[in-house]
Amino acid sequence: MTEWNVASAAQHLLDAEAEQRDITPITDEWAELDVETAYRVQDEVIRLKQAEGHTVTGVKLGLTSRAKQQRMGISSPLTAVITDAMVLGAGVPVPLDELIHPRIEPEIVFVMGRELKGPGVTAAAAMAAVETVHAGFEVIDSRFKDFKFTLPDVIADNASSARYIVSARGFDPEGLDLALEAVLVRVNGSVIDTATGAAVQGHPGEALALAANSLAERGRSIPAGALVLTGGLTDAVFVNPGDQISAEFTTLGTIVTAGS
Ligand code: 0L1
Ligand code: MG
Repeated sequence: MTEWNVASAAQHLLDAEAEQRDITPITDEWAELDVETAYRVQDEVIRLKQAEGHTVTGVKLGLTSRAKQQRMGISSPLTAVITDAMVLGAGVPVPLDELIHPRIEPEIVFVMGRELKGPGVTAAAAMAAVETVHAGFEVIDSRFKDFKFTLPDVIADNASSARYIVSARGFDPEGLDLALEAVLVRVNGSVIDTATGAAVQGHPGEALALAANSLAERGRSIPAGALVLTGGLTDAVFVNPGDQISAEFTTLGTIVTAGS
């Protein structure tokens, strides 16, 4: 029987990831795991990844759209940490043999031009700190069986982070209407979902402000140069072997990937 604490929960999650093995929710056995403690578990997961040589590249938001919140039955957005080991380069397929049950979702991604520090950050102030805006895909791979978890479980699991793709071309945020930026997701040529940037908290800048303000509660900021994945615009779709998946954005361009 596991003696649950921050260290054992973090190691349990890392073992599941390394062994591509799904696990039952930690809260099934550690009912006292609350949101605050779950962020400490997330911190420990990232600390152990850094000890293995991974470098933090930025921040992600999870559960920022109603589509995702409704599917997961959780109405609160959360933040997590992304690293260089999660990057999928252009043309590199989603490595199904390294993952448990990956799903993919289109996202609007920011590269920060300067540090953003809460509390009290507004969407306008957040957008003023953005250097470039990119099209992105996030591959999520919950370590929990059937993607079933509570809010503390998914926070501890670094918001199901697994891989991400960011388009090389970035756009100046001035002149973009990100609430109206549309995306069309195709799997094997068929359109399976569409959304606009408004799906993410009304505007991706609101999601960025939310990230800055919630990180400030833990004494953190978003540094210059960081990437920010603002959250899935549509629900996430499972990636199957041989699938060809694309996200076509109206202004930000098209990203194409495949299931390996
Ligand atoms: O990026 C996300 O929205 C993932 C948050 C965790 C929920 C999930 O695994 O779908
Ligand atoms: Mg996401």
